[in-house]
Amino acid sequence: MNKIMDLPVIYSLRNCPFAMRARIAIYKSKQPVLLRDLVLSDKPAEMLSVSPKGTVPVVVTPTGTIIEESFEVMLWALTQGDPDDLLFADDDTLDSMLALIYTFDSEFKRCLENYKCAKRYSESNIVECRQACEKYIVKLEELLSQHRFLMADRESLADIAILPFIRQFARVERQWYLHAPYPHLRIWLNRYLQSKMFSKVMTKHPLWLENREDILFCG
Ligand SMILES: N[C@@H](CCC(=O)N[C@@H](CS)C(=O)NCC(=O)O)C(=O)O
Repeated sequence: MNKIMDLPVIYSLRNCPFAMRARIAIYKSKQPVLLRDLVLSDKPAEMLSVSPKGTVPVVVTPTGTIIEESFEVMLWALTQGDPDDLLFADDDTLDSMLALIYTFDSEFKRCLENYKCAKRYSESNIVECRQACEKYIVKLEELLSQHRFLMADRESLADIAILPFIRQFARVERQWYLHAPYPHLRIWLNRYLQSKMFSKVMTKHPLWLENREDILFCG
């Protein structure tokens, strides 16, 4: 059993989709970590001293390795433990899984930012912005009409990497989304949002800077 002081630390922000997917992967890996919740307007000096770029999530391992990209945190966590085989270790699915994640991290994410912006500032091009996102959403709907999860009938890294961004997409124009022609996507997303895992990952904790008390977080 690890001594608590020897555990990796994660600097996190509850509602950030990047930090969310990092916490999901950590939950799935069953690797215990010490969670430090923050707000972007008040970043701990301890985090900035190891990761000056100032984005969350950041993981600091007991040996001092700094992991400051959410996707790398996910891979690190699942390398520590992957009881559900989210990496599809004995399969040749990994390349297509990584390609799908890359498309969402780069192209879809850009379209989603434009869509959120169009909604926030009531811009006249919201429908075009939404349609730009839908090019990618259609692809997910097609995959989810073939199997329960994105890559197969079981969950993979792709599901948990993409999930927080689809959650954001679904929240931009709620009424439109609820009636949009993506029933399989809605079932997939709802299953996650209603899961025990998601409640745990989204639990609200006091900010670490309030008293510098770490929260033990594990799946
Ligand atoms: N590529 C980074 C992006 C992380 C990111 O942009 N996180 C946002 C919060 S959702 C952030 O920390 N922004 C810093 C700031 O706005 O000061 C990753 O995948 O970890």
